[in-house]
Amino acid sequence: HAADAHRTDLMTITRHVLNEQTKHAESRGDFSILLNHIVLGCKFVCSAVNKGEEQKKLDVLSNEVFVKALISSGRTCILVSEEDVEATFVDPALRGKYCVVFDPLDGSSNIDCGVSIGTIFGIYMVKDANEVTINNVLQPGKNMLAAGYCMYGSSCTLVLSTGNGVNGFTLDPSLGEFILTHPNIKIPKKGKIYSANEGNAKNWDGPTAKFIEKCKFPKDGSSPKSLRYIGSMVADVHRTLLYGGIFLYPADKKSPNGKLRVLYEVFPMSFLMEQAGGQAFTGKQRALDLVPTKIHQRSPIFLGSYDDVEEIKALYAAEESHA
Ligand code: P6P
Repeated sequence: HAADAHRTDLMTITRHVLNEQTKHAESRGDFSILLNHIVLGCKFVCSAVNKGEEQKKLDVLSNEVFVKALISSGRTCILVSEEDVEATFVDPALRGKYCVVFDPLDGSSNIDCGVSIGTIFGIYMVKDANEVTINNVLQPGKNMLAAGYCMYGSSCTLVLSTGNGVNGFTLDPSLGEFILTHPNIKIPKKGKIYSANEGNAKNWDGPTAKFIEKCKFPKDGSSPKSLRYIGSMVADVHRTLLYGGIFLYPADKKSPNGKLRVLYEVFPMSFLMEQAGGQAFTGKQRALDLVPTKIHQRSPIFLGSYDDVEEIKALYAAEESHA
C-alpha cells in the first residue's frame, strides 16, 4: 500500500519547513512562522486572481495583504516591495530579525489575458538589529536565507529554497494546503530553449547578440534552440527550472541595466537557479555577488542551465579580454 501511505503522509509546506528547521538547532521557529505568513499571502492572492479581480485592484490588494501579513508575523524588521517607492520599517513593538524583499504580483500586466503571474520573495537576516536602516537590505543575494515564488496559473505552485535545494508545492484547494509535489528540483545541465524578448534585439550588445545568433544558427551542426517567451518572469523561470534552457533579460542601449529588479526579481530567481544546480550571471559577475546600492535598482540577468550560462559568460569574457 505504498501509494496509499504516500497519499496519507501529507507533506505540507509547513511540515517541510519545520523539518528543515530542525537542521538549524539555534532556530526558535521564527523562520517557520515567517514563512507561514508568506504562504497565507500566497493563498489569498491565489483566490483573488482566480476570482478574476481586475488588474488595478489586484496589484494594490496583493501588496497590502503581503505587507500586513509580514508585519503581523512579528518576525520582520524591513520590507521592500516592488509596489512601494520607500521601504517599510516595522514598528518596534512588532519588529523581528528578518528583512523580506518581494514583488507581490510580478507580471501583473498579463492578468487580463489569463497568462500566469506570480509573487516573488527573498528573505535576509537583518545585519544589525539596532541599526534599522535601509543598509540592512542592501545585501548581496548570496546572503539570502531563503527565496521563492508562487505562480498563479492553471494551478497554484509555490517553489521554495531555504538553502538546501529547491522544492515545489502545489495548493490543494480542497485542503487549503500546499502539498509537496516537486521534491528536490534539479535544472537540466543544458537546455534546448532560450527565453528572451527578441523585440529588443536592435539594442543588444555584442555578446548577447552573438549568443542569440548561436541559439538560432548553431555553427556546430546541432539543432537550433526553441524560443519560448511568456513575458511573465515567474512563468518563464518556472519553465526554465523544470525543462532547462536559459532565460535572459540583457542590458540594451536604452536600458544599460536591463529591466528586472535586483532585490525581488533577479536575486530570488538566481538563488533558486543555483540551488537547483544552474547558475545566474549579470553580464559582469555572478548575480548573487552583486551588492545593491538602491532598493529598486535593475540588473541585466542571464539565468538557467549551467552549461548554457557558461556559454554567455565565455562570450562576455572574450569581449572583456578584447576591450
Ligand atoms: P518585457 C513583467 O512586466 C516583467 O516585470 C517580468 O515579469 C517579465 O519577465 C518582464 O517584465 C517582461 O518584460 O520588456 O519583455 O515585456
